[in-house]
Amino acid sequence: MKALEGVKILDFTHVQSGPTCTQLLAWFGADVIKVERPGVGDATRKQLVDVPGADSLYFTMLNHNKRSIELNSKNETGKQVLTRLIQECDVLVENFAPGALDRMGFGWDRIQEINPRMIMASVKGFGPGKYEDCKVYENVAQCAGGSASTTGFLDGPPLVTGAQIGDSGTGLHLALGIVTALFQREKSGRGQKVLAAMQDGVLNLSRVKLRDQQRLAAGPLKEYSQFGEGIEFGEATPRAGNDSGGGQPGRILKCKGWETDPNAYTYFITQAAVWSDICDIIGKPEWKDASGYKTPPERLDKLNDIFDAIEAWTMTKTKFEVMDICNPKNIPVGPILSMKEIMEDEGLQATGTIVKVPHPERGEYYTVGCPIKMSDSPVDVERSPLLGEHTSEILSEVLGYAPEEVANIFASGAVGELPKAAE
Ligand code: CAO
Repeated sequence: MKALEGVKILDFTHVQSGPTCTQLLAWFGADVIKVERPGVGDATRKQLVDVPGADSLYFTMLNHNKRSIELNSKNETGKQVLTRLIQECDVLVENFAPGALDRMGFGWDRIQEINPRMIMASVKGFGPGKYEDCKVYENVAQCAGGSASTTGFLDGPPLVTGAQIGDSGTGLHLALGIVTALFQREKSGRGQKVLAAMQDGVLNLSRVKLRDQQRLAAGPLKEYSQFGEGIEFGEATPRAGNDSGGGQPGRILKCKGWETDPNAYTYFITQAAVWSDICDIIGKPEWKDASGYKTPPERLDKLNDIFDAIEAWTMTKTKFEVMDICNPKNIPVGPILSMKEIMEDEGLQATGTIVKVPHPERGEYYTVGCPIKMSDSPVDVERSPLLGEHTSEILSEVLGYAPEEVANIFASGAVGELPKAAE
């Protein structure tokens, strides 16, 4: 048995933020019914295509373990089918542009009328306020949520990060909101609206930077490299390069092979507790007790020299050798792993974090499996559905339409062509 077995999700999501959320719910055992525009489907099916004619990795990697129904929610018969789906399902998840559901005739009031137990969960770019009507994509959210202004080097422009904290991060927040609302419904018997705004999600993940904003009132932020370099702080939390966020100084340092391998680097933290071991390893035993070096505050204005000395040592080792030497001494280091190294990592494959999935159109591909492991609710990653693959079975098995009704629904044009055969 899976944790969310019996929960039916009406999945109106597209692109990345919403699909991340419903994919997690599917992995936890919910029956996720993805509603897609007939003949078109989720726009990502045909974005960044690598195998002509097949669903893209963008789509397949965000829509595992779901069923797909083609349904035109603006067609009269389509609206009737959608009404039946709202009656049957527990949760409706959507990430349309603001107002799209109302324009379809399925705003919150109407949904409650149809099914008072329905939980309606939405991702929007911004919460209520002056930007609420804006369309938002990943990088807009990273910029509006405080991540971009605090990422990058002090002397460079704001930077966006490769981690999709706006899209996938908000999908994660929404998934938590949904299971919490399901839990509350056990007692209240009622559904509710759940909103995760991308700006809010990014800000939540940038929480420590708002902490630093307020600490500025009490003086310069000593753990930022610019303090030791004597550079004045401005009014807002600055960009901190690769400094570690906590009080233990850290940097990204070159390792053996850096001249040709863009990922031959390690993260190295000069944690106070292991300072003597660091000094021994890098061949600077005299720094252990020297005045100006002995305690963390004394070292702050010498961090560039100290990291130069550590880097002179790391450059003689591969990033994995650095790990092998430092780990036994409890010195916190981490190799900069490329996506190629991660994809081929046997340990990640053994835990199901990296999974190989067969697909009838594109053959086998790698994906990221469920990042949350539950001992009593194991996850089997199954391929994403072809467009409309489950239209007939959802109409008959989930909604209980008789064969002639199913035929009439197809004839009305509300659910596209007769579904393709699945493998
Ligand atoms: N049947 C009929 N119509 C459908 C349909 C269906 N099954 N599914 C979608 N549509 C219609 C919508 O109703 C909408 O029509 P209207 O404009 O007439 O209301 C239209 O398709 C387009 O939907 P959209 O506006 O959501 O899509 P878009 O490509 O124009 O915008 C995006 C995309 C992501 C910018 C926008 O959806 C958005 O801002 N979403 C909220 C924030 C978000 O999730 N951003 C993250 C995107 S990456 O994860």
